[in-house]
Amino acid sequence: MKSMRDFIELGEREGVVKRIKAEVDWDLELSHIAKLNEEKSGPALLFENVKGHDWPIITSVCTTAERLALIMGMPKDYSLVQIMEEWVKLGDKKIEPEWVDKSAAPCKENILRGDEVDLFKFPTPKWYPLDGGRFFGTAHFILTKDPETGWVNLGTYRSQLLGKDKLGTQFIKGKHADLMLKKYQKMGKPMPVASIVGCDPLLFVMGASRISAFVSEYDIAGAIRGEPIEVVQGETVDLPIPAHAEIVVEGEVDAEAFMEEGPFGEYTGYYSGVGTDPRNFIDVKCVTHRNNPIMWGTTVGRAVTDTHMTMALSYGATLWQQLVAMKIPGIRSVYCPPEGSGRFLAIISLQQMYPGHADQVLTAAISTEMGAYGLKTVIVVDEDIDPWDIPRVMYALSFRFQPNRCQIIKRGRSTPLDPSLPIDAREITGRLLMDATIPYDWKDKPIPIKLDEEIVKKVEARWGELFGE
Ligand SMILES: Cc1cc2nc3c(=O)[nH]c(=O)nc-3n(C[C@H](O)[C@H](O)[C@H](O)COP(=O)(O)O)c2cc1C
Ligand SMILES: [Mn+2]
Repeated sequence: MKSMRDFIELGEREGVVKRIKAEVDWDLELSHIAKLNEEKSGPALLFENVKGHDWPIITSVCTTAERLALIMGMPKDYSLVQIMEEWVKLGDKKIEPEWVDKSAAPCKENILRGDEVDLFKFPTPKWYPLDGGRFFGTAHFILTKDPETGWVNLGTYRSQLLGKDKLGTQFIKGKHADLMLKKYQKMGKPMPVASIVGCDPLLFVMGASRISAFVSEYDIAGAIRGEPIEVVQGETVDLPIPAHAEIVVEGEVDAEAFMEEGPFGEYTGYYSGVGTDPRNFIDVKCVTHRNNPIMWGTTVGRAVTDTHMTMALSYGATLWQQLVAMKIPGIRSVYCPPEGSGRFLAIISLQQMYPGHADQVLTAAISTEMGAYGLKTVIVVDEDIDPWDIPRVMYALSFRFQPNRCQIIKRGRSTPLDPSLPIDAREITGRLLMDATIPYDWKDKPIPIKLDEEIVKKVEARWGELFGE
């Protein structure tokens, strides 16, 4: 799979992409159709007739495990955890992207510069009533390059439509584009960027993944695909652009220039602040797009949507990978529920091998690169419990967990989006470590009640006689 068109073709064959031919308004109507459809676990929707626009837009591409499996190139009946397990197996494998000629890059079919640039041509939705405007970049990613090392980053940071050649940004402190922007600022230069909309959906999953600093998400995408991602040189920016992208917005971000941006209905189900905030923006210099380009958007908002599924997959797989890389034995599986957007709560199933093993896993989880940022609650269960089997997790929390054995960590890095903290004090979070295992070091362990197998067989043989079935 190289492009959004490849995904649509596959999705239509598998019955998971539906075309909407009726006219739909970009102003709230489209997003509400998408959101209500997502709440029913409906198909991805390709809106072909958006009021006042010539081009289509697709939504809800990543909302189900089935579609994520298709995107990842795996059997479509794989569960989220099976997909994660395959990702974890890749370890630190990387495949660098491959440069192709402009003639082999459909993203160059139309090239618009300077005054020809008009972002209002694209069917950009207004998603929620209290949003500050239309958001062009939701299921997109922003490409940037580290000016010192040449490391190329893909990061999904929302982009509000602020003018015909202006896009908002929100690079949260410490995110890779933010780290890079600070370096350009020191050098007294604007940062060249490209916003990519509509591409191999795997690249969006990568943009939303917390891959380590100094590692290009392109290389991980290549490892997952088993072949390099094809890239082409930008027109006005020295960046590797996905050759098969639908829409490419090239421009620069000046760290010292601001526009009012937001608010936006976030994946926490709440607004990130109380109104607009001054934020850096992209000054657009050039737009390239395919003929009849396919816009791509996602509702974000309340769980469970594309964002939550994508983050549950990538954050869960990365946390699991990092625990394995710490050489902790016995990790059976890791699950970060999509209802918690894959980042606030983690459940880890462990085969205990020594006293203190569960405590090691709990403190390790919040010390991984993934867990150190925003993870609030970690639950460890024994290996007889699948962490995605929530009724069984509730059982463990009821009958194996003991409050006297839980630990509260007072301080750690928080996300500014966590609505459980006051809006002006979201830098630091507490954490809760819950050991829901039967302690390894207990000499006398609770004796489980079992049925007598022989009698079970006898009773099953008499079932018809007893119940008349
Ligand atoms: C739809 C969507 C919108 C997002 N918006 C933002 C955003 O505006 N700012 C931000 O810092 N992270 C945002 N994120 C989370 C980042 O994509 C994620 O933290 C990612 O790891 C950033 O890339 P980086 O690790 O290379 O910095 C968003 C994620 C999704 C799926
Ligand atoms: Mn990154």
